[in-house]
Amino acid sequence: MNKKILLIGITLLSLSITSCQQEVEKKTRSSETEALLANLKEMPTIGVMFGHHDDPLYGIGWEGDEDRSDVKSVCGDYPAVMSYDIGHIELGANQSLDKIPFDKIRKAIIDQYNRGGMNTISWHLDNPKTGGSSWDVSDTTVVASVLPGGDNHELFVGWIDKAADFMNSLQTANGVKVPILFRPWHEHTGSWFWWGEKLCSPEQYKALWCMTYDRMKERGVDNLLYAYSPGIEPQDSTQYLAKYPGDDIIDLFGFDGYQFDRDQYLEWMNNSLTILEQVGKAHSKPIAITETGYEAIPDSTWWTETLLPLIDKYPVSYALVWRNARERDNHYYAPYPGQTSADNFIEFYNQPQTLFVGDLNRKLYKH
Ligand code: BMA
Repeated sequence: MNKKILLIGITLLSLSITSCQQEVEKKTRSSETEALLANLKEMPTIGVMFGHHDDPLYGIGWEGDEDRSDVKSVCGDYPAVMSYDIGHIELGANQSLDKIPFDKIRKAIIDQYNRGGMNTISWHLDNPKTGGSSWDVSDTTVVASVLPGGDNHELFVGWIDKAADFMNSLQTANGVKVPILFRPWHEHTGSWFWWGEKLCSPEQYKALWCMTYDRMKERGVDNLLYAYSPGIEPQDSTQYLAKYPGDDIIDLFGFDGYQFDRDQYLEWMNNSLTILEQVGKAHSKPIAITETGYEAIPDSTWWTETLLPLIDKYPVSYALVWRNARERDNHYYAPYPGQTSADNFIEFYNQPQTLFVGDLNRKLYKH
């Protein structure tokens, strides 16, 4: 066999190993979604977008007030990135696991698109085998059971379809489908979700991604970018990529990491961001801090003294803090008026490189 034929053979073989079943042809994505990806890649040359989970839906001491946001109440502008969770969409429920009606999430997503901002979605879906929550790790065969040939496969495909229907329903009055950075199967390097580190093999985890990706595509979903988002556990790029589903599927590299002890946080963040910078460059993909924060922000200078130096040092497209829960005491990650770190957050907002929705000039979906 000549060398050329051998090479083609090897290439085809590796394609069939690393790609999803139907994923040999090119990706199908709407032009707005393509533009978002291109702009995410270029973002670090302009600045870093600030993000907040569930930002306009509720905050400290309020819920559902029109146009309200704790971030906006403090600094005058909405976050550039808003994040939502569609846990319980799989059950056909009207409201999410955090008790927000899906109609309200849809409206908030469309509003954020209309003001020129970005949306990302995570999915704390229930455990399809035990009927428990995402955090039910009592059974280590759940992922296996939803893969093709598994007992829960059919049920689970139906769950993905419900998520796909929601993604397809995110349309503006003019019928434009809102681009979304979808971030399922997150924090898989820890073992607190049923898809976590000790709960499935690398092959099973990758197959879960492939199945999700293929089914979304089959259902005509063309408005998604996909984020790979482990926790702070990986110590180097090999560990970070140990369960990576491949460049065909993933569009952005991220990670989730929170502050408990400041020195420990800085070490985790610097380590993870160094890895992200390496893999981002090697795979030509944007990178982001997909979840972070310091619960109840007891440090009055946290924004400019802890978070800002980190995001200045690495080429991240965005950094997102988690939600300001209205139903759990002290479970908040963004300031509200009068909060200890509110003045410092205004300083953070005033830095030229921190981007809020007004700074994006409605250019995110054009390229
Ligand atoms: C977690 C907590 C939970 C919440 C979940 C999904 O980190 O905030 O209270 O249900 O995220 O939003």
